[in-house]
Amino acid sequence: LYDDSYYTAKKVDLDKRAIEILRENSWGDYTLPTKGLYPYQWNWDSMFVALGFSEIDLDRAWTEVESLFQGQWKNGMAAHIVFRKDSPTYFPGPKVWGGTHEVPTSGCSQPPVAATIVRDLYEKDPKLGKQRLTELFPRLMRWHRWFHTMRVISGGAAIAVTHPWESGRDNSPDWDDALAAVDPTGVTPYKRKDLGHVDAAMRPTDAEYDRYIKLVEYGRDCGWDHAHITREGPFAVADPGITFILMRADRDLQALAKYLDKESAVHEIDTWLYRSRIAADYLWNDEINAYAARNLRTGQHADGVSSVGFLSYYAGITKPKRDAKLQKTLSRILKAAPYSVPSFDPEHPKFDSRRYWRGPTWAIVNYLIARGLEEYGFEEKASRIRLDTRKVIQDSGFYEYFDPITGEGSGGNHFTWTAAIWLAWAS
Ligand code: 9YW
Repeated sequence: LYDDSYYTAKKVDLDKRAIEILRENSWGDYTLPTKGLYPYQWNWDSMFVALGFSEIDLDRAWTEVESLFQGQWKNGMAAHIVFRKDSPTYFPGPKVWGGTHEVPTSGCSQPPVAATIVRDLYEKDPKLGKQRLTELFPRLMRWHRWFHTMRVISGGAAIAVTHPWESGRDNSPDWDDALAAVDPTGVTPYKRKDLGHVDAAMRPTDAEYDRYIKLVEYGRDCGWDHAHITREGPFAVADPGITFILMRADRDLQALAKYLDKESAVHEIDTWLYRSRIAADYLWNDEINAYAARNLRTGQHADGVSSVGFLSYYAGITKPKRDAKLQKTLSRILKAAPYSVPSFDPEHPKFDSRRYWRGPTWAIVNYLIARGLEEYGFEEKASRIRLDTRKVIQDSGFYEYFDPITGEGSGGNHFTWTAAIWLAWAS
């Protein structure tokens, strides 16, 4: 299946191109996901970019992380988008979000991969990183604390997303029932700009966009009171993606706290980690043998398997009996999709191989899943996922995401996080 000679011949060119993409999309001390379609700084994109930069320029990698935290709110939230200059090619821009932070940002957050990446950067060169880590550490603590207080419902431990954009998986079927309950009536008329850049068949629908904007207006109208939005707002879903990514990041943050001799932080993180199992139990869906999103207003589980459900290993969660079932589910999905890992179950009626988070394969998620699988000794699956990622990139280019059935590249091209994952892992 994998032709090594072909790969070796192309590797040098692809490495070169990946570095060019990082540099072309780098605007001073931060990097755009891709010009045109996403002309600002996105939270988790930036952290994968830092990982990519750490292969060629460790100093620039630290700068990327530092610049993201210029968008950190007083209450601790690191925002999902930092809007530096107003750009006419993206909607909704800073005015629609109506944030109050001095550097304009959106009003929600995104998956917190930062502490994990910061640990990677630090361990590559502790001498270079010591001072920078010392400054970033309290910021990371405040952000994690924000998740553990502002994004849980009392008594619960799984982390809620209050907007599909917060999950980083905008139109995943995981949000369908909760989003359907959001009434879009009265949404301020607007014009989508994403459709000027990419094919509508690859993007969320208008009905979804109306609700995305309605949720932004709700948040803005209540002054971005995050605790209130989580408890009372129109949309709150426990997300296995954010929950598992945060669990992992908590562990890495704790390792960093130990490097810095921050004893009280170590203890505080213990109290977060203590709740991990409760969160995982809450998300487990026995009917589909997978961890799945759960609507916090109704208790209802998503009925399909999303790829982020396999991040339990990355999170450090194992339970032998449950894992045997989870592995069976993963084997089935790997068999159904030649170019793994599809963001949604190819055997589910809602699967759509081209539509964004309803099927396509994403290099960044592959990296996280494989990293966890490898740590728990699932070498074969981890290496399958890595080789699939390598193959789609080498055959199609640095696309935003890929069709899991044909391997074809989709969405934006010259995409920074795909180039970063190539350099840091897939190549
Ligand atoms: C949006 C930038 C972002 C990613 C998200 C992805 C998409 C669109 O693009 O979001 O308007 O926020 O779903 O994960 O960070 O690449």
